[in-house]
Amino acid sequence: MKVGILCYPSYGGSGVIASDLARHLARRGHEVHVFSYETPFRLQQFEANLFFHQVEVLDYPLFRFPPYLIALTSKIVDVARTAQLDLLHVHYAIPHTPAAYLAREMLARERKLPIITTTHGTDITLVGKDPQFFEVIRFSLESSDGVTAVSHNLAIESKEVFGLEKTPRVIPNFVDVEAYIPQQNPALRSRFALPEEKLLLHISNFRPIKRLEDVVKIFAGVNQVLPSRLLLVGDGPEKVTALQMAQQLAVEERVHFLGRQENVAEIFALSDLFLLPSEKESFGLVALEAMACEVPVVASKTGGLPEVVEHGLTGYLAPVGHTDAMIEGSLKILSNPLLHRQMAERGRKVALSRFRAEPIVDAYEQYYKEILNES
Ligand code: U5P
Repeated sequence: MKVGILCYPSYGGSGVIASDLARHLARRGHEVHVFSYETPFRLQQFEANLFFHQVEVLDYPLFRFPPYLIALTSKIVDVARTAQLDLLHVHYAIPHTPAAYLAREMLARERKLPIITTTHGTDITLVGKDPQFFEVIRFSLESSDGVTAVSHNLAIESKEVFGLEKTPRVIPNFVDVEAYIPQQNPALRSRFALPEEKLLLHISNFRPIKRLEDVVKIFAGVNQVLPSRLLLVGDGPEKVTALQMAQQLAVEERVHFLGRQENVAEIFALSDLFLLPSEKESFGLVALEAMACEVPVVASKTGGLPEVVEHGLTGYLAPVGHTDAMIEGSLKILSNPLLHRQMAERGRKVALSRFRAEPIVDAYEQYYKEILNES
């Protein structure tokens, strides 16, 4: 098949999954064309059968807001013609699905170009609900030939929010279980923590939805009982809030801001516990990555997280904002080596049995075939 993939290039679950899927499809012999405004960060290496098309927007003084939708649509139309694309797979509906829709309509007399939209979360639950976007997103989801969601929770929410006729097909996110592996690196670990200290980790885009303040509060609570260190990986608007909270709780010297990192697998493997107390997660790819590296997870019981983290088995879940319960769960895990080991091993087992790339890429391939046969 010749597949066009539209995605964001930045640090986030949707761009990571789109890039990993593109690579897997290319290795299976499909011709894959990725569209974005920059090379996605997980797609920097050469891969035969994989082509990147940079969408560049004309810089003209009249355009206070660069017309990305038009530039993306033109690029799709151009590549669809020259490469003879069979279908478009859109990751993150805004603004990719409207662009794909426009391209499909423009090419309607020449060729069929079915569209599959994969909703990833905030495109539906946060941004899509905004009255500014709502009607356009509803229309373009209804006009997609197929819609998938990364969790059951998101599938149901997408259907309900937009009153979709069909429930989206659930195809969960996946993890590279060969890259995300448990590993020992005492030399690197010793740069952040003493052997007797616990190492807690959080990785995200530091947006308000991630509740960085809760991350720091949980860490401070744990540190009162068990001397610990906190690694914060990523960057974003809440960095300052996290720093202020760390100062307020007098733990700033124990909190290490590592900034954005490309190879997080190594950092996961150093850690004893992963914290994800988000307001909302439609899947929580970072929680799955932690599990694959044998790191138990303490997270919010929200959105699709209970479909990834098994409460009491691979970590603990507590209602959003219940930092006391999250501290208690963290302490239970960190103070009981046997429980820690059991949860760590179970996490890896779950990643291997339910979230390996191969069967999930199979599910996408199968869905592509169904949609191509139907259209
Ligand atoms: N990520 C990085 N480096 C960072 C921040 C995030 O690689 O500095 C990756 C996570 O490892 C994960 C994705 O694959 O971005 C975020 O997924 P999610 O939490 O949005 O689901």
